[in-house]
Amino acid sequence: MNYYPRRRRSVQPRFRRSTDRLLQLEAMEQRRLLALLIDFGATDDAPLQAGYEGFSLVANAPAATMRTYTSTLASDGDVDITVAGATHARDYAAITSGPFVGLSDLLSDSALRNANGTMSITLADLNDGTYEITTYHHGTQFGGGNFILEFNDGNNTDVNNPTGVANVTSTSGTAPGSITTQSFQFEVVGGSDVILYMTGGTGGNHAQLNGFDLQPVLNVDFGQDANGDDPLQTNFAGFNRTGNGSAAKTQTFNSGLGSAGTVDVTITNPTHYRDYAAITSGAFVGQSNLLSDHVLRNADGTMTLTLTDLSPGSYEILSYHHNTQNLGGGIFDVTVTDARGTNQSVHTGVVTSNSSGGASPSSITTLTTTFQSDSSINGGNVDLNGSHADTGRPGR
Ligand SMILES: [Ca+2]
Ligand SMILES: [Ca+2]
Ligand SMILES: [Ca+2]
Ligand SMILES: [Ca+2]
Repeated sequence: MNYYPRRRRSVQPRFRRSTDRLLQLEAMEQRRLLALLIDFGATDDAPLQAGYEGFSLVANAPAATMRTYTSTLASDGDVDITVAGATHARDYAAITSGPFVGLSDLLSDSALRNANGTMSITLADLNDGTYEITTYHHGTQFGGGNFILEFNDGNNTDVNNPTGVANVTSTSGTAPGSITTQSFQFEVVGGSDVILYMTGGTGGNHAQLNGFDLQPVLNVDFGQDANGDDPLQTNFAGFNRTGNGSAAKTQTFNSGLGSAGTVDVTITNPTHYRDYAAITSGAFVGQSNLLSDHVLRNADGTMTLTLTDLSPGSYEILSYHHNTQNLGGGIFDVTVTDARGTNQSVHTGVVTSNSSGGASPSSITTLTTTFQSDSSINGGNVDLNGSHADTGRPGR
């Protein structure tokens, strides 16, 4: 496959810790453009983490509080955020040393519960699409508490049965060697609200929320029929083929990555689309709906994936290349064309992974590729199960 980005910017891979100041600065600029970064605290927004927007609450027994944040992610110009059910908001001691001293202004203050119950954070007016959120849970004083983190979104609006994320234990101290974060994705459908729930606080066992990073992502699952009855991975959008042959196809997806709220995805020159056997056990069973169907080539040639209408920014794409009926094994190269150059070689000799029938694969082939804005991807002899694009984030 070849990636063919078209606009300009540069890239910071997700979760990769930056060792390059220039890349980090570029990623910070990108975050301001597309991400929404919120820092909770008491009374006023100080201490406010650089690059974040403040959300301060009354220190004691705060009533439900809504604030609005101007954002390109909003359908009406501003995202409405409401915090309800906090028992307190507090500014505690600063982080004084260690790897997280640079995040002291974020991690030293929080909205919290110190008595059993549920605190909720509602995000309203987000554009339709998929988002990834990272929440921060640290206490420089009164840390160590645990709570259950759950959410409702466009895929699950049943407030009596929210989607569980984890049973979380907050980290603690003024010189932490690690901090607790939680990252998960949710989907906004038809203007649906997103509600996060933190349930805990028993016996002064603080359930703390320092802040969060919210960024749009685009997850595409190839192999869907036009009637939508093929297996669709949760939080992915289906690329609905119009036929089973080599015709080019473009589909428009709602995404906060788009300059106008949508991104066009085009596949050019495949030989087939296929739905193969499901994965029925093992580590990848939860990704069966993604990995069991494809757009592919089974004859030498070049297949292109094109992404257009992306906002300016740094991007990373994660692509999946697996076959569940032992028809993989195809070897392919990937190049990228973007503002930095044409046909840049980024992956060579990649082998599509295999499993058989319902068997559990021991591993699957994935590729992580960065690019500078507008992109397309070319390739041959490859099963393209799906792809996932998001904006860069700086190392921490
Ligand atoms: Ca404050
Ligand atoms: Ca609004
Ligand atoms: Ca703060
Ligand atoms: Ca699928």
